Amino acid sequence: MSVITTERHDDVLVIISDNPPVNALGQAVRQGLADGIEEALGDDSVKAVVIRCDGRTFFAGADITEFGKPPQGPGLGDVLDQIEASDKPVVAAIHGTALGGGCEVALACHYRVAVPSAKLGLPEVKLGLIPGAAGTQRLPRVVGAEAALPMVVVGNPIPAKKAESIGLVDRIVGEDSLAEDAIAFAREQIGKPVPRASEGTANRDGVENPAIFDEFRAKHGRKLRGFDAPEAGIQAVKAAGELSYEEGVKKERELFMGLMAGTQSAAMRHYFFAERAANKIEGIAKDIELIPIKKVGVIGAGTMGGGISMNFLSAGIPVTILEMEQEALDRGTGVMRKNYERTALRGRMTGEQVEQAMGLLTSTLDYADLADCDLVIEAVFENMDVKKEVFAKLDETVKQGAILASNTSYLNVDEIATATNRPEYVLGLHFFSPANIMKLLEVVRGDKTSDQVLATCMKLAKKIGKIAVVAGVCDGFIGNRMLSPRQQQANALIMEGANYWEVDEVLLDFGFPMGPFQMSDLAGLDIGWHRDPSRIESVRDALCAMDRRGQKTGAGFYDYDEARQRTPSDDVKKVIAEFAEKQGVEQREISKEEIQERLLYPMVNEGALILEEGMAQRASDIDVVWINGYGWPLYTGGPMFWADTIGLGTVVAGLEKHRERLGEKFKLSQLLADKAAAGERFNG
Ligand code: T1G
Repeated sequence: MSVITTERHDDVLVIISDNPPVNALGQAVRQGLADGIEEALGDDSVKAVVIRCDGRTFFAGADITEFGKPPQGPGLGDVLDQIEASDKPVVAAIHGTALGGGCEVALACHYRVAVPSAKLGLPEVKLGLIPGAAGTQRLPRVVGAEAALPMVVVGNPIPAKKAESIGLVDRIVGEDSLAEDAIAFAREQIGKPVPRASEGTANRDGVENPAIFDEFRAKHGRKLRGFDAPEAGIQAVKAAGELSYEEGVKKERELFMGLMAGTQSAAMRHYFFAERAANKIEGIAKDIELIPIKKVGVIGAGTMGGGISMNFLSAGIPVTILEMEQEALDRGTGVMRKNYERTALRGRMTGEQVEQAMGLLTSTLDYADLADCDLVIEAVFENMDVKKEVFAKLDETVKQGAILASNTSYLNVDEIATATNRPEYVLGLHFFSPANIMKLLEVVRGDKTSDQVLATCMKLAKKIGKIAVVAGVCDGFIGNRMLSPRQQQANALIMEGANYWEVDEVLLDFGFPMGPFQMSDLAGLDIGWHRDPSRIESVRDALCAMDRRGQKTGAGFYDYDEARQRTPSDDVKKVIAEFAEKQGVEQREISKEEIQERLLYPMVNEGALILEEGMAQRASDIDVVWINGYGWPLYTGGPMFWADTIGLGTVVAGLEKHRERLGEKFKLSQLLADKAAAGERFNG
């Protein structure tokens, strides 16, 4: 069965694509489109054409799985030129998400009609690319350079209504009558000269006001720092004003091929599939019966408990939040309302939506009010005895068949489960702070956690907008476990003479939003501090005793001004030097290269140990954790993909070179050593 079929509706030929799951523009689709247009042009009784898709969406782009493989004809660009060259009006009938090459198909059509719920976009930049089938040349000519810039350079899709307002969509049609409305619209255009996007002139705005390009760079520079594709996108849209259409398409191709050959796009395409793979659980049937989650309970209304609750409320799931004292309950629910109101102030929610979400919240001091919950998440103080006490109480109180989850960030979930008679219903749901914002969720699978419970929570994570990754029970799960060797090396490096601000600089240059010492200052140096200023056993103790507890006291490793701008401190440098002397550590010049190797290679090694022990399902899951939870730069694909890119042999050689400085606990992963020796990669 061809993925493309045609249907005659009197004098209108409808070309229909049915290539699940998202009508990706693979070779067969491209060939089918070319054949369909040829059929229309070859039959005089055909006066107009409609292109539409069956299934959940209009073409969602080129088939990303074809990238990096030998190209097969016809090329998308050629097919689109064929469509646009038609003298018979061609109408794109859009539903779902017309993205990338799909939006370019729509742009090659002479008209675009869309259902109200449709979205149109050019997200190629999120794959480290730019549109490669003349999208950067046709779009500005239809909507103007100013409107085209965010679509090409930031890559977020826009709703049909917005697309209509900028001239990208010609008519919004009935949500349930797309096929017939598109045919009617096409019939209305018969006999009129066809408008071709490549001949449009809306892009004059970029020529008349070239400042828009620098203004755009200035406005988005910080967010797009380190990525190659955005600047290429700006250059391509600018070229649309400066060059003829044909020359502009050549320029686009040049920029596109440059990016396609680069490491960033390979890394970002890896991430695209890694994010989708993370939600799949090896060895569990896709159609396993799930537990319906209609009501959620949360224990603890602190920062984490409040943030966790907001995820469910925002997804329309009622939450009952429990605290020990009324004052703590009022404070916690007050913070939740403030957070919602701030989001509304920023225009990302309506006042009505705030009331709707808060309306689903019940607060209580009584465990009995959690009895009919389908899932209860505990977010109390990180102490095993306290956790076990809470779980024992929940086990007594909450109905059988309900899931009991802990938000612990490092405690042993199996140990916690022993406090209940239903260990198969116990697992970890490790949210990241701020829990209502951070997308990452480590779903910690206990020894006895049932497949049904695990699958239910993975599905639920998607519903509340989280990117969930399955982790095994070990100290720090995936993320924090890999953070610890990095932190250990950061502390060792400053003992040996590296300036702490240089250590931070190395990670900033690598693409992290923050270095380890900036992070410590943000989190607070007194987390876990014994609060005895006379007991100085580490640089942290010394700084806390000097009341340098981080940003919150205006000083930590760095001094901070009112605007929270940081400045290295000579006092801190002196404290570190004194400490090193006391410990008999000789200080020396340390290169940026050594700093980077000693911070990142041990992390990769720890990732390999996690894989060896089966604490992560696949290497790409580790990449998803670090990109979404710890600011690892997306354009390198995550720690495991980055290691593949530089070569596992290089990582092993670096670890051996620094072996004596990696601490007595360091153990080289056999998996890493074997893969390096065999010239293999973590990610296939
Ligand atoms: N190619 C191949 N497979 C794709 C795909 C694509 N473009 N889009 C989705 N899939 C697979 C995906 O891997 C998953 O597979 C399944 O479809 C469902 O996806 C020349 C160069 C459309 C908004 O960047 O953003 O066009 O895991 O789980 O949450 O200029 O998929 O089930 O095996 O994401 O409902 C530009 C990418 C390409 C859009 C649907 N297009 N896709 O989201 O489902 S570059 C994109 C998405 C390009 C041209 C250039 C989303 C979606 P599996 P899903 P969803």
